[in-house]
Amino acid sequence: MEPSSSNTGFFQKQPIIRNQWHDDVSLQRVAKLFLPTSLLEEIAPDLSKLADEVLAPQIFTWVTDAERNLPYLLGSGRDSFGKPQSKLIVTEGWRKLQDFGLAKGFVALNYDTPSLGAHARLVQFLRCHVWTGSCANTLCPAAMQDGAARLLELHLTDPDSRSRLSPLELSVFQNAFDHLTSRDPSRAWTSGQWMTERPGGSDVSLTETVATYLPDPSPAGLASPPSEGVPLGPYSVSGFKFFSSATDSSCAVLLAKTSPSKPVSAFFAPMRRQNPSLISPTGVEGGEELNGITIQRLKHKFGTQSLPTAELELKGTRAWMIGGEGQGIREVSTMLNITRVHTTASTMGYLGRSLGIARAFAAVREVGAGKGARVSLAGHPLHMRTLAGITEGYHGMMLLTFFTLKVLGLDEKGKRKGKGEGGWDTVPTPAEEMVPYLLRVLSSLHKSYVCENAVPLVYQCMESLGGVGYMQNVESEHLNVSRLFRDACVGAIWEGTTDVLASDTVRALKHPVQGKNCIEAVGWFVLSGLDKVKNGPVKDTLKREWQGLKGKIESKSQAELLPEARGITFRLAEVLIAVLYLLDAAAHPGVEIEAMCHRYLRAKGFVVDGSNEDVKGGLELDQAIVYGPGNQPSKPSSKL
Ligand code: UCC
Repeated sequence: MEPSSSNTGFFQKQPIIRNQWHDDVSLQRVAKLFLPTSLLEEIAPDLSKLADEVLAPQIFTWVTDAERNLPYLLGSGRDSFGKPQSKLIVTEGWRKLQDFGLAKGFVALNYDTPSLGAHARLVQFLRCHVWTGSCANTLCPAAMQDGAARLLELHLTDPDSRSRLSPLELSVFQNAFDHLTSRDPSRAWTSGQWMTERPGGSDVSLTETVATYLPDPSPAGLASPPSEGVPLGPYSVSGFKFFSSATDSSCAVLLAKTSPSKPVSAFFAPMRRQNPSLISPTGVEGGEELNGITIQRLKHKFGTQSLPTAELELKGTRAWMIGGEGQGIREVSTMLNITRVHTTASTMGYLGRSLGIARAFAAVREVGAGKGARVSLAGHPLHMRTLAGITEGYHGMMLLTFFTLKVLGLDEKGKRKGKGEGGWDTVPTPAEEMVPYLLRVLSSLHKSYVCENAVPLVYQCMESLGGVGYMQNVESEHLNVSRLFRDACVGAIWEGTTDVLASDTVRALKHPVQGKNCIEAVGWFVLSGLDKVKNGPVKDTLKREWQGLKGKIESKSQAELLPEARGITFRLAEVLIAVLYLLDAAAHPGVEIEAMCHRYLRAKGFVVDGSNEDVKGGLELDQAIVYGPGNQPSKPSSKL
């Protein structure tokens, strides 16, 4: 027998990461369920190409660079003579990934492709889904770019808001909107979102940042780039922001108080301005500097390490007010509702990629099967049962996420229906007047549920690779599931924690004016969804479950419901997922989806079938769930 050495003996065969568009059965199913067939056929070639491009070796080289060479503050924030300077350095990998994302229009698509109408969000997030696992967190600034674009779009298009803006404000907002929705990386802007301060994360009522109306003395300063001649805003903002993600953005939406007695207001600030009195190192007069912003320090985080997150001191930052004075929560909610959707969709993207890695590993890894027999993990009954369980949970959350995206698309572009209507109503489409109420509930509920419940599943994918899964794997970046796990963990924390969002879901359902409409909208979806599926006892169970939740919400006060907010939100999410699972299984039937649906309903207690088996079905069914029908990489082992 030859002893092994560092270069001889067993070496694991390389796991092959497949094109996620073709390999991810759940992604294919949600696309088929939510999009009209003709539109899906039209976009599929581009999605397939994109899913190849995001797995290119160059992309992973940039990811490794962005993760390994972390952003830093040149000279710890000082020049050679000790004078403060805030020079943030990000690596080439980060910049290239950012440029790739901007050029691919991961945000722009929602704004520059009117023919997609209400389907735009669905198409946008199918694309984001395959990008997430390769983007090294560049989708974070993209999320805020999207939120800022949407907020400005509303002000630029809503007749009432428009009428309140001066011609100058209109041109400033239009200019920013054009940059935020550009696909040209040399022009495109990402945005920051500065809310959090030291007194509170989710609670912005104690904001200590102060905005003073102080129109700039003549001549008004210019924002960068000077060629556009855009003046700086009339407000001077000073304060301290404790968490600023994506400090390399070109602009920010921020909250500040105009008076101690008024709630917060929202502001738009360019990140940089022109300063004629600056002297360059070669003596040239005039130049660009941060707009009254000092980077105090960069944060050290558990995950999202490539992302430059900073503490910022604002001193005389020039800004424009967005919306009315004291209306900051209302304004920033528009942005938050977009960044929350991005957070959830990214979490699903991390889980989807992690499952892809787990499938690839299982296809090539063999383990002992007793008495000298060997079996591939893809032929191992317990391993396949575990991956089938993750797949079942993943698909349920994908359904909820894409349902939320459908409603978001309707809210934004309801009157502009996209082409290819056939199949659009397979999942019931709410009436126009119901959409805002359904969205109000879903936008908190989906993040609260998905971001919390997906993390253990990403962890299980990491675990399924054994010790290799726990490694950083920068030498095989495409397999780096531990990076995906670290990055996925933030989803349940930023943009409002699980508890904050569960409380907000209950707040929406108990709202003194709109609460009844919110409850009615959710009830409408549960009942009309169930109407579309075949009769069965589970329909009555789900109706009863909904009635029980509704009764509880209606009969108790918001304060009484608060300690139960997580339970209520999660159960409501599970009812919605159950309805969506039934709709999916009915629309595109198959042994695998029916089994997944049944297992889901049983696991959540919606079906009690009296059997003492955990799930029905054997290895072949589990393999078909994991790899998709007909795609099983290995025949079941006869030795087990
Ligand atoms: O900025 C951050 C880091 C950026 C990282 C970006 C990553 C993007 C994802 C990347 C993916 C890869 S993290 C910032 C984290 N902070 C938050 O998320 C804030 C969490 N806090 C909340 O959600 C709070 O509920 C607030 C701030 C929205 C509201 O606070 P308050 O103090 O409770 O406000 P009020 O005054 O009680 O509520 C004002 C009104 C209420 O309506 P009325 O007055 O009619 O009763 C609420 O129902 O605002 C309403 N409201 C909403 N309306 C509250 N939330 C919403 C909402 N989401 N939509 C509509």
